[in-house]
Amino acid sequence: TSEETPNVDLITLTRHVLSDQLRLGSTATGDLTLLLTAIQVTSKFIATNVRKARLINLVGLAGETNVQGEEQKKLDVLSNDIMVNALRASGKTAVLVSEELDDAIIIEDGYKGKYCVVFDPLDGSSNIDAGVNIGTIFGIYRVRPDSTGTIEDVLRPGSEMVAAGYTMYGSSANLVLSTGSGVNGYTLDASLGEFILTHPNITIPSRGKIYSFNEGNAMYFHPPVTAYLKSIKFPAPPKSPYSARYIGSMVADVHRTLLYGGIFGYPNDKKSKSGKLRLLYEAFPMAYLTEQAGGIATTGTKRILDIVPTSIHERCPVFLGSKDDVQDLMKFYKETPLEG
Ligand code: P6P
Repeated sequence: TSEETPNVDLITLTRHVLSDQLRLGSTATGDLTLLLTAIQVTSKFIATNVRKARLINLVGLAGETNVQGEEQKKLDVLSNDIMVNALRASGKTAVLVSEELDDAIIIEDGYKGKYCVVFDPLDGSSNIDAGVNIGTIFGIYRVRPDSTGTIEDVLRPGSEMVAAGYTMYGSSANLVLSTGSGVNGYTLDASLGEFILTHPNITIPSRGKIYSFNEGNAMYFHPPVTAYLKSIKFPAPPKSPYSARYIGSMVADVHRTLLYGGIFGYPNDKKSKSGKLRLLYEAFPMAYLTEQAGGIATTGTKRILDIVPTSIHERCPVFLGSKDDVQDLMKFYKETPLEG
């Protein structure tokens, strides 16, 4: 019979990261591998809760009580708690920054490790009721050589991150990760409970045909953005216009951009002077992945990964995607006066 022969050489995320570690030779101690395993477990746990949420209406607002009369946690609060507990328990972290927590967590000595993790536990959660893909975004720094782990260890340019990734919760759970030598995508095989390598060496096309902006903000856009969008929507013949795709969930919009190419943008504008997206745990990880996949990530005038954060929740403008598309955008910033 044409029984499907099982793949007997499954490359799980753990095995793939371990092979990365072995490639690094003796400098790697396995701590990053163990940290990534902890992050993997949190993604599996969150994926389960996201799936359940759609069934048992777990997405209710905080403060409501469920049938057991328990205080119901919003899914993003639950996801935050899952990540904080697992990252602390891993014994590999020193500083944690979460979109859900006003202050950074400095891990106590008994559990302190040498990595700092900045994360948005459930980005785009306002979309979950509509069944839109949402995700976890994370970035990892190693503590500075002379530091035992303080806030200064995460107020560093994204270029100093040693790893970054996201997990997108959709029809399947996709974990996309870079540890500094390219980008790989893994899909959760729920029956195994393992993330399996399905998208080795993700490389973003040098040019795409898709632009991804919330044009509902167009009346507030600064002239360079308006001029750029005009150039791709009303191109001179024989060029044809780009297609618009905007999901409103960063993980989903960036995932599509990495795979299909094009440009994703959340500009700063007259209404939001620094834009909306957070530098540390949205812009930095996505910029790190974009560059590792061969693309560009800029504020319009500056490489995102070169920004030095001054506070853990600051925002920044984001344009990222295919090299040629983002370079076109940057040209408009050079040539168009800011205020028209
Ligand atoms: P807007 C989701 O709330 C989010 O933080 C990102 O995931 C997404 O890219 C952006 O905001 C969408 O914002 O203003 O277009 O709804």
